[in-house]
Amino acid sequence: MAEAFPGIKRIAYEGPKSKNPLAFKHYNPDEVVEGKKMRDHMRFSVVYWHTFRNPLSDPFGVGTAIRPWDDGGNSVENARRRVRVAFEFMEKLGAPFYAFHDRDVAPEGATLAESHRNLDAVVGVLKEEQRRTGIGLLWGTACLFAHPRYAHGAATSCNADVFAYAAAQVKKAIEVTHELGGDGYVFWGGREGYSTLLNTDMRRELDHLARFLHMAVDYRKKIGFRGQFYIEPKPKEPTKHQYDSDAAACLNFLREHGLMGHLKLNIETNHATLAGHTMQHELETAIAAGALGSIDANTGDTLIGWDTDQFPTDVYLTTQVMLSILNMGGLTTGGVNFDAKVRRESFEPVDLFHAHIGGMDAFARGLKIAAAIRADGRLAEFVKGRYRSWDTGVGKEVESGSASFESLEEYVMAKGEIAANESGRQEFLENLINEFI
Ligand code: XLS
Ligand code: NI
Ligand code: NI
Repeated sequence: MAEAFPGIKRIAYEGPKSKNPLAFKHYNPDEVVEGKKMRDHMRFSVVYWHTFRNPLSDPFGVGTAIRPWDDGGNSVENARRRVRVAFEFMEKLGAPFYAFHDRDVAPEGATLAESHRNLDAVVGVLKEEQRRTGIGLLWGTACLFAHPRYAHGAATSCNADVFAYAAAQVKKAIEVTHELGGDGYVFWGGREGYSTLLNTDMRRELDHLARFLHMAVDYRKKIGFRGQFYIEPKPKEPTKHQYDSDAAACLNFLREHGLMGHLKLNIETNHATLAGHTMQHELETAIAAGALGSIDANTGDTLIGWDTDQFPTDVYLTTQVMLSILNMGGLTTGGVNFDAKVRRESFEPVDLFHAHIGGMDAFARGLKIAAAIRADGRLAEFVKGRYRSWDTGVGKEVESGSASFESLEEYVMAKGEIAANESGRQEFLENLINEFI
C-alpha cells in the first residue's frame, strides 16, 4: 500500500529553537523528568474516532475533510485499509497508544453477528499493526449512542431489549480490547440520561446502569481481562442531562452501587468546562477519592457552548493538569488521550500532524513547568504551612478522631476568640506560577 502521508517523515524532537512545523519543540520522549522518561509520563494516545472517522461536519454543513485513502464507504475492506493509515500516522507521530470505539474501527452490520464478524476482520489487522509498530491500545470502548436503537439510551433505555443489545455489544468490545492487550476500557454514558423527566423513571434507570456495570465487572473477571475500567463524566450532549454529569456525580454513583474500586475516572477537559468546573477541579476531585485513572486531553472554546473537542495548546492548562498528575504520583494504566479533532477549516491530512504535535508539545511544556514548580517547592510549602494548625493540638485531635463537640467547646472557652487568620495569598501564588510559565 502506498503511503498515506508521503513526504512526512517520523516527527523528531528538534528543540525550542526549531521553526519546523513538523517537529517537536518540547516533547522529547527520552528526556527524563523527575526520574521518568517523558514518554512514560504522558503515554500519549491518538483517538480513532476524531482522527480517522470524523469527516469534520458540523450541525450546519457537511464534512470537509480530505482523506484520500478513505473511499467514504462502509466496507470492511475500507476499514482494514484505514487501519494501515492510522498506524502509519501514529508511527510517524511517535504516539505510543491509541483508543477506539468498536464502530470506529469496523462497520456495524445488519445483525449483531455480522457486526461481530466485521469487528473480528478488522481486529486481525489492528493486531498485526500493533505487533509491527509496538503501538498499544490505551483503551477500547463501545459506541452505544449512534444507532437509532439507542435513542432512549443503552443501559438506561426504557426498553429492556435495548439493554440486552448493549450488553451483547459491550461484551464483544471488552473481548476485543482484551485480545488486543488493551490497558483499559472506557464507559462513557453516551445517551445515558434524559431529555425530559416527564417520561423518565430515574430510580430505575440508575439501577439498570449499575446492573450493567456490575455485569461488565463480572465478565471482565471471567475472561481474565486485567485492563482498568474507567467511567468518563460528561454533563450534557447528546442528552440534556447525563447521569455521569461530573466527577463527583460519578464517584457518588460508584459508591452508592458498590462499584468503587472497580472503575476509575477518565476526565476530559471540555466535559469539565461543560459541567461548570475547571479541569483541575475535576482532577482533584477524582484524585481525592483515589480514583483518577486517565485523561481525555482537549479543550473547549469559551465563546461556544458545546463540546468543541479542540486540541489543547494552553500551557497554563497543561501545567495545572500535569501538576495534579505529578502530585498524584503519575499515570499508571491511563494516558493523555487526545479526544480532540481538527477544526472544520483544517481539512488537509497534514493538519492532523500539526494538531497532535501542538498538543504533545503543550503537554511536554506543562510537564516541565510543573516539575520545576515542584522542584522549587514554594507552592507545596505554602499549602502545607496553611494547614499547620492541623498538625498539632486541637487540629490533630480532630483529624485523629479523638475530639468531640464537648472537648472543642471546652477548648474554645479556655482559649477565647480566634487570634488571627492569615491571608490566602491568591495573587502571590498566581504570580509565583507565572514565574515558571
Ligand atoms: C464524547 C466522549 C467520547 C468518549 C468515548 O464526548 O468524549 O468520545 O471519550 O466514548
Ligand atoms: Ni472523551
Ligand atoms: Ni467529549
